[in-house]
Amino acid sequence: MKLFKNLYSLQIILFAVIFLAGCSSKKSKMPTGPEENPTRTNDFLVDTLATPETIALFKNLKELAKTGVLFGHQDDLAYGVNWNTESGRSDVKEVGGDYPAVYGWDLGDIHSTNNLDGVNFSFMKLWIAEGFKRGGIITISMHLDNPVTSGDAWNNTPAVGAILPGKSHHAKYLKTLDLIAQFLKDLKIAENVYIPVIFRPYHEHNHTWAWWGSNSCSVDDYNTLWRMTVEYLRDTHKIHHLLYAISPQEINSEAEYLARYPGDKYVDILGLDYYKLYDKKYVPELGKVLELIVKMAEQRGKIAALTETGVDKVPFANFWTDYLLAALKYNEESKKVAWSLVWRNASKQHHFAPYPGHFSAANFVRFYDDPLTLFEKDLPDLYHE
Ligand code: BMA
Repeated sequence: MKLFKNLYSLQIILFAVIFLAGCSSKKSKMPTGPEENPTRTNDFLVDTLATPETIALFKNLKELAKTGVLFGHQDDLAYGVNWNTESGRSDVKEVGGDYPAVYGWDLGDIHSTNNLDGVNFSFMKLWIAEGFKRGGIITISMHLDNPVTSGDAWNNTPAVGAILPGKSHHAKYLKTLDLIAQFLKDLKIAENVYIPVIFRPYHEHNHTWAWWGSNSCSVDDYNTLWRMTVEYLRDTHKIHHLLYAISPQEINSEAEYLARYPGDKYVDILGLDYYKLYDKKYVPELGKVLELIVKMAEQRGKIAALTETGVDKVPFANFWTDYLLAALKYNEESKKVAWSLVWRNASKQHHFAPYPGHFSAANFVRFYDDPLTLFEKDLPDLYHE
């Protein structure tokens, strides 16, 4: 196993060198893409110049959401319980028999070699390409450090007011966004072909833990930060392979959802993060909120998704069918969320998906077998219309 692991590391480094060399040789050129063909526009996405693959992803996902709910997992290909960086591995696959349909990644600590959870950024690009080539969907969040104090994302000293245009830390923050932009531009599989990404910045913003949270910035400042980020990536960096997802946590009404919201022109996907499934009594609550966001998305021509969920250590043997699936199946509307993603499998003490031998594994197979849930093999070609 050790030899295998070393060979794999060598293989992945070689891939990385080739892949990154390909990316940097293009760096001197101006970004290519739809801006060279302004006749190709759409009128329903945040980015009117979105690439054909990005438009196809949105349309296909919207259609697929009518009948299925894709399963997603954070950092799925990078590590799992008792393994790290081993070719082809995935706790979800090893329990359920298939890879997830949605792969979550995070760009926190983008200034470093590894992200905040120890995932090497060069490898992350390769795993993103691997998941995409198998037909999966990529979604990226970012637990960025506090731009004023340089503390972590959970350092909620007010900072948003200082990074907006004209403010003291604006230029410094744009440098961080430049790193984000470069990472996204590197997700390129051929000339002019970028891997579409569901980009989910500044999440759980109605809660208070983060520097972009509700105790640390005004509504106006949050919305301005969001719009500034979209405009910087889309208009200044000319990145056209993003769908933008917003994701408040555990809201209960439309008014609450829209209390901090940059506007329909800046959002493609109405997400929800929900971590109260530690008690079955919250299954109907989640079902109702899913119904709410599905209806809100339908009214706006957008997509609804359960962008983060799960319970740490999956403490119930029947969690997958009797908690998560029960909430997804609460009614005909709740079933129409596009995906549900569970957080990372760091260790036996911190994991949100099962791993081989976990006591919820058999139940996860039942969840996998349910016609509503979609894993990678169930996916149609999402990237062509
Ligand atoms: C949290 C935990 C942390 C992690 C963070 C970002 O929920 O999993 O350990 O650093 O997410 O992934």
